[in-house]
Amino acid sequence: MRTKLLLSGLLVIGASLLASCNNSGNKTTVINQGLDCGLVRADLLGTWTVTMDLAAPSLLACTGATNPSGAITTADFPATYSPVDVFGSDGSTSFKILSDRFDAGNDGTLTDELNGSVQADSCLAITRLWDQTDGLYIQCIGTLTRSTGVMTGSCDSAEIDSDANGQLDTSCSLSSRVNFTATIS
Ligand SMILES: [Ca+2]
Ligand SMILES: [Ca+2]
Repeated sequence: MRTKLLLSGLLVIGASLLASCNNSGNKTTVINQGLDCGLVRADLLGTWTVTMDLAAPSLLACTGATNPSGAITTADFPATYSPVDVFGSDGSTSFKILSDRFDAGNDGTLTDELNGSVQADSCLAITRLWDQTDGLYIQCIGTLTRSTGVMTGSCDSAEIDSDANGQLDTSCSLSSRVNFTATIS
């Protein structure tokens, strides 16, 4: 009787484990808990075109090496980045993205004008976009819709390398959120 109960228990556990696995249709099997958006590396490759609402938010509540203030502008956008490099993150289940700007607004002194990551399960993304006019990265959070290749969201902060040593050392909030859209083609 005890053996029979144990066997039934194992069967229940096995069945629930099977239910939490899913073939997302591209030979990737994941434990998804209902969250998997089916992201694969190829979804992020190509040319990214980023538009941003025209706005002039102020830097607020900065922490880090310096305490900058004043307004920035989003006049450097729209921007095109190509080719976008996509590689796995060491720190989380996500793809990291990295690219230089491709259009006339390219800053010749910097090759890292778009960077960030997109979560493999939720398609939630954080991106940093170089704003040459203000000398800082505008930081945005959005969600990628795989079927359209379009990411939408808003930008609420800025990251600054105040001593120009290649490492970001100052973070600020923006006084208002700015909508952005990234289209991958
Ligand atoms: Ca550049
Ligand atoms: Ca620095």
